[in-house]
Amino acid sequence: MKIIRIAVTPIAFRDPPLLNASGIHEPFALRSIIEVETDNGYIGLGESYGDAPALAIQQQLQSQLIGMDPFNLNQLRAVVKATVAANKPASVAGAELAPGSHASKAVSNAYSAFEVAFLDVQARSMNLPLVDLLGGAVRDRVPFSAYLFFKYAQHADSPYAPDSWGEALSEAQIVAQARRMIEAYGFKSIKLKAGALEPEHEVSCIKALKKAFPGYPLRIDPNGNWSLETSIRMAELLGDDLQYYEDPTPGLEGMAELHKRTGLPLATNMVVTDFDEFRRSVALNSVQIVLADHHYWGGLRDTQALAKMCETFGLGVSMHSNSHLAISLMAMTHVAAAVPNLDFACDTHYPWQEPDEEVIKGGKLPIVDGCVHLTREPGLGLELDYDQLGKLNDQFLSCGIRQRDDVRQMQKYKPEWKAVKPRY
Ligand code: GKR
Ligand code: MG
Repeated sequence: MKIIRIAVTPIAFRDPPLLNASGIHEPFALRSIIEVETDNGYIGLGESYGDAPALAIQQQLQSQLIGMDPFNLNQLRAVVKATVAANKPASVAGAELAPGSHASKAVSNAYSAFEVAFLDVQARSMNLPLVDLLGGAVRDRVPFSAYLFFKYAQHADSPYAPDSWGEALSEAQIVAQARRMIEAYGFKSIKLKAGALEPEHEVSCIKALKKAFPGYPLRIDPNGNWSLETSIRMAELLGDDLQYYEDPTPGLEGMAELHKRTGLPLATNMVVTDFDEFRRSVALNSVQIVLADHHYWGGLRDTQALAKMCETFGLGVSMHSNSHLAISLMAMTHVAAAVPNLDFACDTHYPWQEPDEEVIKGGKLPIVDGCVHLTREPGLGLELDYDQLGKLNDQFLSCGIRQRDDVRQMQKYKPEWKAVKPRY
């Protein structure tokens, strides 16, 4: 089997005005959609970062992968490494909220973008679901959590009609957002993106969620925007409210000290983002749960390797997300289904994406009882809707955004806004 065509199509889809530690989401999120076509008529799909540096590497790789055997993942990795070495990407400010955009992740994220499509093609050619190439499914449905955000009602300059979720700044509004998300998708656990408003207020919102949803595991994620002192103070207020405390304070040392002082289980997608940081984290006992993400951990198989390392060192494992569509969600689901020690419901931004902006046939994937279900369809089980792909590519071309910048976007609301970490 030989690869005869590769397509990398950048897309942009509407993204709500969600608040975070850096600022606020821009009106459009960027992704790339990868197609890998073989001489015997199979097409494998991948989804990855659509920011300019990531896209440039994916596009450079396009022609170099023609003629390759999609089973040869070692060759894919070697070609990716050589291409990145020859075209060193520049570092991007504020990349910690989109770890895949960081220059140090260029190899792992470009490799992952194509590895998923290669594995999809391999599985299709054998008429097997992709998860079977990862050792088989240990579960046929993967749990995700309700991912809540503080948000404004609409974007600055109103680029399009406001989303249907409305403003969420108060406790009551956050509880209403959770209720709607849980009613629609059946989620059984709740994550609150924090680091955006006063810490005491964010903790009050956790208390309100605890009261409204008794027994639901709760998590708060300030994205390293709280100092060590603030994180300790908030930990005292939170008591045993949390399932885990996600990235409250920056740095491996800061997290280690926080764990020592509070004993709380700490999770991260910020201080352990590669195997070197993993090693240092184990030495310091910085975190107890690693949130994997195949997009920057080097693909589905390296995510399994990470899960194995977590098992070896007695750490929990779950999954991080950025704004994404169905191909990413399905790849996350297949790998999560093949990780025996997946201990917690995974994150997903998927409910925040609009139903008319999916690129696969059949529209948005269902999330039922908080889970994405695996099917026995070959590969990822997804087909592209080319009209939708074209529409979202046109939107990419016209939206004017080429690199995520939540700080610059916040300056449209608050001109004095600066990137400060930790802010509180
Ligand atoms: O979408 O604003 C966001 C999140 O803050 C995202 O950028 C983070 O990478 O979801 C992520 C997280 O768990 O830190
Ligand atoms: Mg996080």
